[in-house]
Amino acid sequence: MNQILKGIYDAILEGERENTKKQVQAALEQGVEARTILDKMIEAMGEVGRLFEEGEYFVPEMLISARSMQEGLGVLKPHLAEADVKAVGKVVAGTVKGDLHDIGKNLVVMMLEGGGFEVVDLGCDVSPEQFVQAVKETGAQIVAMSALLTTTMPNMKVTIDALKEAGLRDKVKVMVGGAPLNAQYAEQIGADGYSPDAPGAVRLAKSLL
Ligand code: B1M
Repeated sequence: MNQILKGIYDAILEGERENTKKQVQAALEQGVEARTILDKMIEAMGEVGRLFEEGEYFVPEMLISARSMQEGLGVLKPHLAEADVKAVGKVVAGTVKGDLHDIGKNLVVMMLEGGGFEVVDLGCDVSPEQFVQAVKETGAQIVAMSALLTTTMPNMKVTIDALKEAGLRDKVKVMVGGAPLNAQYAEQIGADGYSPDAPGAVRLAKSLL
């Protein structure tokens, strides 16, 4: 098992999309738990970040690693679903304005869907106006925002303020997450909840309803 997980880790680091897909598929066929594979993939992205910080990787390397991760996630997705849960609510999700990081958000979306939520995924670089419009159109009970950059985190508060201005703040719960955030920041900007990871986001969403 260690061998195959190492193969997935290396394929992501090297940005080998096809190989990542193949290795994830092989791991599943060998009976490796989807969550174990996911943890290894997240670990690989952490290493990509470290290499970027140290100046060994540049944006193109980060990008091809991210694409490999996305390919692997596509294979993993059906296996991450929880089997025993009913539709529990509607969520509008997105990465905030100015932020193009969507792997973490995609994971949260997958896990929420797996947890029985209907998710309207707005993608990345989502403006406050787009969040507001989506809540109006879908009647979602939860807004889920992700941010990976310290420079884009403030757009979460801008979005919360836009929801207030549109008279929607009392009608939706707001949950936030992303590597630079913590619970204290979430409270400070007036969010209803924060989760450090995707499985926690599902528990949080359920508790908010
Ligand atoms: Co960028 N990047 N990046 N990047 N990138 C980081 C975030 C960085 C920490 C790298 C570094 O310096 N070590 C750094 C940010 C520094 C900072 O803000 N202080 C950084 C930078 C600087 C940049 C650029 C500015 C680089 C440049 O152009 N000079 C640029 C910005 C572009 C933009 O957004 N406008 C940029 C670009 C990119 C790529 C496009 C190349 C690519 C993204 C591709 C994509 O997402 N499609 C990329 C990548 C891949 C990364 C790293 C390496 C990996 C991010 C990732 O996907 N992690 C990242 C370094 C790192 O994080 N170690 C880095 C895996 C993912 C599963 O984790 O997203 O944290 P994460 O999600 C977690 C939790 O946070 C949580 O659940 C997930 C797992 O369970 N979570 C939630 C996330 N959202 C949640 C929402 C919730 C609940 C939980 O509720 C709603």
